[in-house]
Amino acid sequence: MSFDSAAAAADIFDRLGVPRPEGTLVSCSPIDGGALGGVAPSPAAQVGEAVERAHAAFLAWRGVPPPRRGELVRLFGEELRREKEALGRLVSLEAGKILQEGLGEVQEMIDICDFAVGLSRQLYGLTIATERPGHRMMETWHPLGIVGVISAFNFPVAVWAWNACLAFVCGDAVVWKPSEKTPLAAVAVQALFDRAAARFGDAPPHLSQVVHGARETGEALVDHPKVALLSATGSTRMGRAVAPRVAARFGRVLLELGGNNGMVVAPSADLALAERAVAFAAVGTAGQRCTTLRRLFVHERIYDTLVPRLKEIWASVPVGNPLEEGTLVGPLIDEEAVAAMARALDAARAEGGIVHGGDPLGGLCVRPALVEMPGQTPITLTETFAPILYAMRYATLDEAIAAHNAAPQGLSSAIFTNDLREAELFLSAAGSDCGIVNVNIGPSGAEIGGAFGGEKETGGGRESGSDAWRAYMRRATNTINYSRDLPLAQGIDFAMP
Ligand code: UN1
Repeated sequence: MSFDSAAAAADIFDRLGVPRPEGTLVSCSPIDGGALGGVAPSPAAQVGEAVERAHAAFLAWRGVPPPRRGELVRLFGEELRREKEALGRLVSLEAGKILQEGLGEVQEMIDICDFAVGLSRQLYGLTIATERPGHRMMETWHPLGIVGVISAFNFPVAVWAWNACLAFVCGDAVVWKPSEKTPLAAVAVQALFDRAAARFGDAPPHLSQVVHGARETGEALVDHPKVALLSATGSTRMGRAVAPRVAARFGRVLLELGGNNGMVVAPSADLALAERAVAFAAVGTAGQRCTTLRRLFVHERIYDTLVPRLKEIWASVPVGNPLEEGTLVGPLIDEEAVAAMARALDAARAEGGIVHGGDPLGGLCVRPALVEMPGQTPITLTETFAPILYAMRYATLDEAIAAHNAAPQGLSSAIFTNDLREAELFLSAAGSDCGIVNVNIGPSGAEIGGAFGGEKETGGGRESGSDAWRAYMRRATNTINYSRDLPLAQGIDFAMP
């Protein structure tokens, strides 16, 4: 049966009631190369205009009470619920992830909407004990301004939603530059947002805008002095370029960059559980999550039990059209990703690795690779955005933790163990140095309620749950004197002559 991604995309835009975009920046499906539609690239001047419109929206929106702002996000969540299937399918068509994961990504958007709605009544500040009599001290959180969001192809809609839904309830306006590899998903999301805004009634226009393009478009957002927070997801290389430019104008950044996530499997681990967790984390999303498992440290006593089992899974996991029932691994995003995978496997061989799988399967599909490494060599310390898992033996947990933490990135990590001491050590200050540290679940597939992000070359930003909202607001410390005196802090005597 032949598959026609372009026809499938046309159906989705019909369903959404949005004309299929026809610009010059064409989006091709990694499934069959079909042209799904295209968008018009936004040169720097247009980005500047979008930022000015966003600024006007911000000035109006910041005065709307936060729970009312939450109502807009609640309506947006309703639109997402209504169109979950269509949007999830579009994500699969454009990014190549399996439908289950496309739907999961939209669910992640719905979840953050719910979270943000609740948050809209909980933007709490502290009341602080003051040293001065007749005074009160407190913190107030105010809207920040414009949030620029640069998102990556692999989570073409959810990561924007983590940022945007918090930004909206915090009173900010958002300008979004999606990956030039997945612009259509952004067009669809903007259309759903517009529907919600129309139902809301009096939201200022241009609260949410999308600009399209590659480097020039991104740089215009990065450099614009009115973009108060630049939230960027992508490679460490991109973050290295973005961070100093935003810092030079004293803007704020929130960076979610590379990961090189590790898992330790200890002798006491439930291996049936571990093998499933390893498989989902390493080959799920075709290895194209920033939380993908890339380094596996297996205790030498169980290595020869677990690794042969993983080899079987790797050899048999169904790879192919992500929209077909039963497929667990879809295509890589483009030719360059396939080439980068081949280069990494060559490097691993040259560094003493034994490669199982990894062969191209036609189109942009590849058999996931399991690479048995003699130890942690340079290639294992490099993030390759492809389904490659490097497996290594370890003898002591201290040694495994040291090897785990030797990666320059610090996003997500996991240990499989039923030994309480080992689990707690891994979670402790002397354990994993990542932003996400799990026990008996894999490193990927986090829920939105926790803060998401990592340390070191991952960039240090935290998005989505917990108190990540604070990045989208500015804090004012207020001291109020209700006495008839003017006592100075630190007991300073400043008697006027
Ligand atoms: C990403 O890969 O950029 O934890 C985000 C996860 C997902 C998000 C991944 N909830 O794997």
